[in-house]
Amino acid sequence: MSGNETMGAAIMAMTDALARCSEAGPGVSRHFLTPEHKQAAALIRGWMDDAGMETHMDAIGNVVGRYRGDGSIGRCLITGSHQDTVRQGGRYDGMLGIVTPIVCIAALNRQGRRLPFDIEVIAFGDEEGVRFGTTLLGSHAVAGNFDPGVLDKCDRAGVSIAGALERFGLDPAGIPAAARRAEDVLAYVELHIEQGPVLEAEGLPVGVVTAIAGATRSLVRFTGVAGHAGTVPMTARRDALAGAAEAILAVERLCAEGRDLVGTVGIVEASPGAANVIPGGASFSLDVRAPGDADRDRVLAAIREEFETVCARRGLSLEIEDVYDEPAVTCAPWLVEAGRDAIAGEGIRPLALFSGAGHDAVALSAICDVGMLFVRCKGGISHNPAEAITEADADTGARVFLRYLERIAERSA
Ligand code: HGY
Ligand code: MN
Ligand code: MN
Repeated sequence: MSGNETMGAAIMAMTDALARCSEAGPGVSRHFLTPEHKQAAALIRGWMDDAGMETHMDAIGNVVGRYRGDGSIGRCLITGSHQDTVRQGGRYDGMLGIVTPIVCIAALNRQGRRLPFDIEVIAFGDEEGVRFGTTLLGSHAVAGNFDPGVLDKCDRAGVSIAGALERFGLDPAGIPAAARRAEDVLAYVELHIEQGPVLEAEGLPVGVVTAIAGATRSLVRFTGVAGHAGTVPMTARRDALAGAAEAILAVERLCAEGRDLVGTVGIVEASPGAANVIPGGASFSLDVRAPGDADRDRVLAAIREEFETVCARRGLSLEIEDVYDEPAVTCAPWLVEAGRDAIAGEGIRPLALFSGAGHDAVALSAICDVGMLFVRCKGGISHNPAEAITEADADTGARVFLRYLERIAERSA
C-alpha cells in the first residue's frame, strides 16, 4: 500500500494477494483455522501495521487492528468483514470489507488525521462456516454471544474446533475475552459486495443497505433401509435418497410459491454410497431465507410438514438439526442516512437496498447499531470463482467509505 497508488489499485492488489492464500483448485477456498487462514491473517496484520494500527489476533482467530482517534468520543467504531470463503468462492466476498477500511485508514494515517473515535478493523475468522458447519463464529465471539457448545463440533477429518484452535496456536479458554462490551462500541459498519444484481441494473457503483434477511440453516437426515440394487422390488424399497430427492423438489416448489423467499439445498450425501446399494441414509443441508421472519417461519413449517409426509409414505425416519437460525436485522436509520449522505457526497444517486445474504453485521447487531454499504459486483455473481468487481468501483467504495466515517463522526459528536 504505497501512498502513490489509488485506493482502488491498492484494494485490487490486496484482494489478489489474499486470493493466493487458498487451497488448490478453482476460485478461492480458505477455511477456518487452516494454513491458508494463517497465511491470510499474516498478510492482513502486516497491512494493518503499515497503516499505523495496533494489531493482535484474538482467541478465536480474528485479526484485529485498532486506529486511535483523538479521544473526543470514548466508544469505538468497529468495521471489517470475514476472511474465510465458501468452497471455490470469489476473492471479494468478505475480503473487500477488510481491505477497504485498511486502505482508508492508511490514507488517514498518511495525512496524520485522527477521527473523534478509535476505529477497529476486524478480519473475522469464520463467517461462512464451511469447515465445521458453523457460521459467524468470529463475530459472535466479538459480540459476546459465542456458544462454547460448538467447540466440540468436528470437521470431516474428526478435528474439533477446540482442537483446531489449539493446533493454530490459540487457547479456546480465551474466547470470552474477545467479547466487546456494548457500552464501548459506537456502531458496527461493514462494506461488502452486493452479491446480487440490483446495483448493476441501476447503473450504480455503490448502495446503502436497509436490512439483512433472516436465515435458517439445517441438516436434514432421512433414514430407510439399505438393500441390494438388483433384488429388492421397487414396491418394497425404503430408499432414503429417492425420498430426499422428492423432499428437495418440495423445498424448491414451496419457496418459489412465496414472495422473496429463497430455499437452497447445497450439500447432499447418500449412505452407504455404492452404486449397487439402495441408499439406507440420505442427508442434505437446507438454507431458507426471507425478508420477514414470519414468512420464513411459515415456509419452514410447510417444508417440515412436507418432509414428514414424504417420510411417512416411504417408511423413512426424519431428523432435522438446526445449525443456524438468525432473525432479520434492520440497519440503524442514522447509519442508513449517513450512508446515503456519503454516497451523495460522491455525486452518486443514493440507492437503499436489502441484503439477501447474511453478514457478520447480523452477529454484531446484538450489541450495537449496524450499517452496511454495498459495492456493485459483475452480474451479481458471488460464491463463485467468477465473482468480480472493477478497480473503479473499488476506488469509489473506498472514497464513499471515508465519507461514511466522516458522516458517522458528525452524527456521533
Ligand atoms: O450465506 C451467506 O449469506 C453468507 O455468505 N455467509
Ligand atoms: Mn459469503
Ligand atoms: Mn460475505
